[in-house]
Amino acid sequence: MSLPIIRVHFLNESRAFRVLWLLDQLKLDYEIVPYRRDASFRAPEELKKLHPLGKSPLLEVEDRKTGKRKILAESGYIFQYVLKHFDKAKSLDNADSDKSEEIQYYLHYAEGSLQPPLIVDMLFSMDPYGTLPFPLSYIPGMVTQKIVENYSKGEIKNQLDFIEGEIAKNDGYLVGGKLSAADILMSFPIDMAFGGPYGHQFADPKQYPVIDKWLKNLKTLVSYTSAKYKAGANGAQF
Ligand SMILES: N[C@@H](CCC(=O)N[C@@H](CS)C(=O)NCC(=O)O)C(=O)O
Repeated sequence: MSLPIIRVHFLNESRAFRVLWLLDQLKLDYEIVPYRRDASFRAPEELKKLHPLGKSPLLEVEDRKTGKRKILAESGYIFQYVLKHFDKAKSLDNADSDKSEEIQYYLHYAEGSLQPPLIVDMLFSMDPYGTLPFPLSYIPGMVTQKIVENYSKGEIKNQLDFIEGEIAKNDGYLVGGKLSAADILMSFPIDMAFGGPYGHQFADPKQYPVIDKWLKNLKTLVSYTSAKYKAGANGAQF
């Protein structure tokens, strides 16, 4: 049975990169439909024609015979779908059901718990009050600082301490001592925390040597390099 046509609706400088990486690691053929962020770093309106939230990644799956199409949103769900339908050999899943469930956990955890404090810090790092003249910028600036101090800073540490311990327990990977979809999905928020994609560092890699080594090791994969090349050819600069 032939596989469907797979299209990744890909926004530059975004988490959509890891979907390319996942598909490359599974050696699947796919097409990329590129979109460019606007001057405010938002996705263009066209994405809303495919899904009302207008975010990327979106994965389009088209049946070659019937032409029936599905549009999938949410990175964790996209990963889960790809594993279920296109990784029959379980090369990025795990034959052990407990381990497979742990992988599922990370597919939720990445967006549900790890990403939110990073997004808070990222938005504030964009200096949202920079256009306001002093002293108007002062009060909101203080509030921002309090949110970072009382919530995101400690929360990012809490999360990274947890991940450091998990990778140490699992021989250099998140689950079961071998590469899985969890590693590829989780690489994006970790890279973001360490200053990779957006250039703002929210945690010092030196304080997390196990995670740092894990990330560097992941980036040596051929699939990473090929996905990077494709992302670059479609407008991404990281
Ligand atoms: N939870 C969603 C988040 C999707 C998301 O926010 N994507 C960002 C790119 S990293 C986006 O499309 N941002 C543009 C915008 O919101 O205008 C997922 O995991 O796919």
